[in-house]
Amino acid sequence: MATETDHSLGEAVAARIERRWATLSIVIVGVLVGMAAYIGIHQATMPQGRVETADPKTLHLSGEFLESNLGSELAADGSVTVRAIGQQYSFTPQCIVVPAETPITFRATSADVVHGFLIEGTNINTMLVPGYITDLPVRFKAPGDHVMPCQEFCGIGHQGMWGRVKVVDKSTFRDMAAAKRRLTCVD
Ligand SMILES: [Cu+2]
Repeated sequence: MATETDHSLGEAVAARIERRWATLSIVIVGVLVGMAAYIGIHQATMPQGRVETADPKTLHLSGEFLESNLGSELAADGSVTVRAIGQQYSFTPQCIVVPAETPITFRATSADVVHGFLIEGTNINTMLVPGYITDLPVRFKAPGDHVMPCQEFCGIGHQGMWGRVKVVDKSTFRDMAAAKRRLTCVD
């Protein structure tokens, strides 16, 4: 039979455990707040990493994202730069062609609102933000076809915003690049 002492002992144990858990949760909240404050202050006081901007209103008039400059470009060192634009509700180019086993840099931006840039079957998943240039180094292991849906809700036609990426072998790409300055696989 439980005595008066057993009862008060149990209460004391429960109170101790409760205090311990309460302290732990306060410490966790404190650590998280501290991390957020540190990152915020750090970002505000340190020079930013490379941030490149592009005015969405003049993309089609001048600069790197002129329509004639979009698509894949083979550089003298064998690397490839792909320039693309996302807009409601398509990508330009709609079909991107790149070589396998080659260092590739995607440079893209948005002409209107935030769009998603995701290549199915790879870990490529970023965003196209109006006003900013997304610069992403990638490499494809093997030839193949991938779909490239916009994964960020961007308006009423969002579900129809799909692009394609065609990865071809290196020599095929080199032959294509010999014939044309900017490559796409848009039919
Ligand atoms: Cu979109």
